[in-house]
Amino acid sequence: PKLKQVFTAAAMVVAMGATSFAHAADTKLRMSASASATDQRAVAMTEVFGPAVSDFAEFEGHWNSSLFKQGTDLEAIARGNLDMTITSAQELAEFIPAFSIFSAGYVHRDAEHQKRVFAADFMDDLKEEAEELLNVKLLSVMYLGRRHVNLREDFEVATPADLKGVKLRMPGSDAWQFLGKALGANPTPMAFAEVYTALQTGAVDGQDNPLPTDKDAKFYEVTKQIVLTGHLVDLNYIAISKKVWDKFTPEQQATLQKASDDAAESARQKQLALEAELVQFFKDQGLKVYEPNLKAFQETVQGAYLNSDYSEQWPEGLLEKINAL
Ligand code: KDO
Repeated sequence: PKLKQVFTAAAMVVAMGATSFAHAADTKLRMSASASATDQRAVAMTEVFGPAVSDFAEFEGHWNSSLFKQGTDLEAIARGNLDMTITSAQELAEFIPAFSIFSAGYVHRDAEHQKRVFAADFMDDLKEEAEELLNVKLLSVMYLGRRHVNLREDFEVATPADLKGVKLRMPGSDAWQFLGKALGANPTPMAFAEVYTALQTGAVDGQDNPLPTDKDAKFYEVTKQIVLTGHLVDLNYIAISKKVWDKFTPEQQATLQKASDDAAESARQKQLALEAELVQFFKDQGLKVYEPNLKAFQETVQGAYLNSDYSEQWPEGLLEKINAL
């Protein structure tokens, strides 16, 4: 009978454990993203989003692509293996080509323009497609910043022609490679986590990212110049599994939405402030930081998109609507 008791107790513990785990698992929101823990987007998710939803959900952030490799988070959500991520238009474009419009150089003008675009009616179809095709609900737009070309060698870059033959690391998807080519460089795909070493060893000649990222990832330690091309006012989206979202009550959904918007706003303000102060920081580190011939970059890059298959995949009139906002 003792043995029976032990077994019964063990079974009860297992059962209780199972219930409480099941409960915790229901309400745990696991986010995986390629952002580092000190990146303002991660900071905002941890400090703003997490506490705002803590009454009914436990936010758990996994940074530096520690759960899923960069570029595979959307599939993880689609398969039901992940609850949340910080995704990009370039990643979405792999499944929904129309998103490539936001990967095109010199389309978004600034952080506020991104917000207006994300809230516009014409985004509804795109958001719906992400939900239906990928089980991904886009909650808010996050501002990553203006991407600039950052190089190991110190030579003058005035126009795209000066980037000829430059092996420029771009993130690993077709939309990014196209942008690298449009800039006049020789793009090479690589995950973010490998970029520092690649710059250090000379496996690549340069990379492109916003100034706050260059600082956070310490790229200034292994490069000599930043050319302020501003070729992409880059964004990310806070994304949640639609299936997970549907399990919450309408009140909880409203709280989640507000928490996401507040986190995005907090990160946006911090990124903007950093962008404004970092030019001096990099100069102090001994880097050259200067503006190239922006007109030449803009015309070349825009021309490359308009003469490509990309623009053919963009819904009719969408570019005009974005420009008009
Ligand atoms: C990058 O790989 O260069 C990039 O900037 C692309 C963005 O979409 C974003 O994923 C970001 O990396 C990571 O979050 C690292 O900051």
